[in-house]
Amino acid sequence: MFKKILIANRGEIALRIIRACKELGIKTVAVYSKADAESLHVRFADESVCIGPPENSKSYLNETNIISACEITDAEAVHPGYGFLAENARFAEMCQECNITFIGPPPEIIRLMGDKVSARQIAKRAGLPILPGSSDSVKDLKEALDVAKSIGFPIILKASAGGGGRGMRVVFSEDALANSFMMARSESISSFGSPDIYVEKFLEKPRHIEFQVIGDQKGNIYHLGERECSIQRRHQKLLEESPSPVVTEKVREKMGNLVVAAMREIKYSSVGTVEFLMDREGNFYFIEMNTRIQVEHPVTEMVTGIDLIKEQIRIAAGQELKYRSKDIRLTGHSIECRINAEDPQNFTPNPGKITAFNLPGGPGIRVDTAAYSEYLVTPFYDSLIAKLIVHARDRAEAIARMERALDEFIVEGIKTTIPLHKKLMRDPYFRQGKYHIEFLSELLGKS
Ligand code: MV4
Repeated sequence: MFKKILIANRGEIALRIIRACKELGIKTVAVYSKADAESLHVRFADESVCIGPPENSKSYLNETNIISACEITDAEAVHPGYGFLAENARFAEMCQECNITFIGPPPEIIRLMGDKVSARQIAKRAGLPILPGSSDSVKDLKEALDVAKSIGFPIILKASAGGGGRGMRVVFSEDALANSFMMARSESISSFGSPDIYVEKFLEKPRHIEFQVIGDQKGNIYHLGERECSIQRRHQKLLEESPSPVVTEKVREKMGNLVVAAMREIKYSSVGTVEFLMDREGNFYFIEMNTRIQVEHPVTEMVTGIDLIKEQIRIAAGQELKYRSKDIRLTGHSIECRINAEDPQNFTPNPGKITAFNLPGGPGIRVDTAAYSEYLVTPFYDSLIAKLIVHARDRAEAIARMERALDEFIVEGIKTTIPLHKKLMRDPYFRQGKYHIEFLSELLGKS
C-alpha cells in the first residue's frame, strides 16, 4: 500500500479523499491555491504545498507544479478527485513517466473513453446498445445528411472531444442541418481543438441513468447498481438518487450484466461510470463513460456500504477486490442534494462569506462539505458548497428524511439552492418518481 498520497483537488472531494487515506493509514499531501490557504483540506492533510495563484489554470490545473509537489514531498501517488485533471490522459502519462501512480485507470483507457466516437465504437463492439447514428465522425455536410436521412430527424450533432453536454446541437429538419453542422464544427474546434463531429438519433425527454462500475487489475469486475441523475439544469446535476425509481430488479440485472461484460472487454480497472439515456418505453442506450470518481458517488456508497474512494486507492495499489457478486447487496434508498452557492432564481453564482452554518444530523444523514461558519465562498471555483446525502429504507422515507434535513440545514450570508430542493421534495411528480432530464426546467418555467 502507498505510504503517502497527494490530493490534486480542493473542497469537499479533497476532504473526502483525506478521510479515506486516514482510515487506510496513508499520509496525505494537500495542494492549494493562494485563495484556498485557509481551507479545511489544507488543515486536515499531513502536509501542504501552495501550487499557485487562485486561477484554476495556474494552480489546480498546473500539471508541472503538481508533479513537483509530489517530488518535494515524496508522494508515491496522486488522487485527482473529479474535474480538474481527473480525466486528463496526458497528466496520467506524465505521472507514469515520473514514477508516480495516477489513481485511476491507465492513460490509454482515459483517452479512449474521452474520445466519444471511440467510446461509442467500443461500447457497440462490447455489446452495449447505442443510439442509431454515424459509426465514425462525419467528415462533411453530405456525410451528416446521409446519416440523418437514414435514421430520420430529429438528430443530435455531438463533438467527439466534448461530453458532459458541451458541444451539442439538436437538428429537427434537413433545412436546419447545414447551419447546425457548421456551428457544431466551429464550436468543437474553438472549445476542444478538434473538428470531429458525430451524429446520433435525438431522444426527447429521456432519463439519465448511470451505472457505477468497479474493477481491479486482476480482472475482477462488478457493477454497484445505478444512479438516477435526471434532475439537472444546463448539464449541472442538482439531485441524484439510487436506486432509480424506474429500474426494476430485472432491468438492473440486464443492464448490469451488459455493463460488466463491456468493462471486462476493455479490461477496465478502477472505479468508473457508464452513462445511459432511457426513453419512456424503458429502452436504454449507452452515451458516455466517465473514468473518474463522480460527485454523486455517495449515493452508491450508502446503498452498497462500499467506500469507493478506499477501493479506488486499493485498486491503484494493485490489491485484489475481495468480494464476489453475491456479496454486493443494494440496501434501501439514497438521495443526494447538491447545495450550491447560487441564487436559486437564476442559478448565478452567489459568492460571499457564510455568516452562519448549521449542519443537519440524526439517523441516515451524511454531509460532505469543506465549508464552515465564516468560510468565504470565492468566485474562482465551482459553487458546490455541500452535498447533503440521506439513506433510508425506501424512497418515501428518504424523501421525508431529506425534507427534515433541509429544514435543519442553515446557511446564512449567501444564497443557496436549499429552497429549490425543498420545493422539489414537495413536488407530486418528483414524489412519484415521474421525471426526465427536462423536468426541472419545466418545473421552474411553470412557477
Ligand atoms: C443526448 C440527448 C438526447 N439524444 N443524446 C447531454 C450530456 C451528454 N452526456 C449527452 N447529453 C445528451 N445526449 C441523444 N442522442 C440528450 C442529452 C442531454 C442530457 C443528457 C443527460 C443529462 C442531461 C441532459 C441534458 C440535456 C441533454
